[in-house]
Amino acid sequence: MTRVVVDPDRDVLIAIDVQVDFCPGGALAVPEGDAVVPVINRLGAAFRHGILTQDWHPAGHRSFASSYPGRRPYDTIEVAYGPQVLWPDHCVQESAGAAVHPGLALPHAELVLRKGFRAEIDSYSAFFENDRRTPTGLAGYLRERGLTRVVLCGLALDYCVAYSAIDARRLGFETAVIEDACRAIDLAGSRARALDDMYASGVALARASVLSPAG
Ligand code: VGL
Ligand code: ZN
Repeated sequence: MTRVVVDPDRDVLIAIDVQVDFCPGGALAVPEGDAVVPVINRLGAAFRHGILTQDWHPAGHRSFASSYPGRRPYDTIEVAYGPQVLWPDHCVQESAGAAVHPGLALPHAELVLRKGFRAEIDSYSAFFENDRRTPTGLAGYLRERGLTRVVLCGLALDYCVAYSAIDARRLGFETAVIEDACRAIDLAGSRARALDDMYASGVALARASVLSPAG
């Protein structure tokens, strides 16, 4: 298999939402979510630059089913920016479930980016909120620092990872997703759809074993 050599200067590993609430026992548990932790820890060692994201919602966030009387988690509703899946309350700011998984070891991560902090709008992508227009500032950060290749991993493959990867391509970054360092929620075929959409956007889908540290 073709090996991909990490360029320490321009590559950045972005671990998306590896948080307690997205792991087994958490409020919005992704099946096998915690299985990504050792894979990401190993990957991290191959990168000089790392970034973590945290889903970081105020209580009463509009993506929570509990904000709508009569609605249940995993219902979909129409909001101003299109369809919105309603989720169980999760990743509430400063709650234990919002913490980064305690086993994640990326000591050299340079930025922790929080998203989804506006009550009215969800933010799956690390680059734009769900209106697809309100930036988080991450693209500017990467550009100012000369980080041109984005390697994504984490949770969930079919929501925050896929949205981030597709936006990264849209913004002109070379983008790879390490599939075995991700797990999916898989709501009504969302995993297969996300893989198709990423592929169509020019996202490279790879496995952790193809990455080699530089030199
Ligand atoms: C996510 C659903 C709701 C994710 C975040 O991190 O993929 N999914 N909030
Ligand atoms: Zn969320």
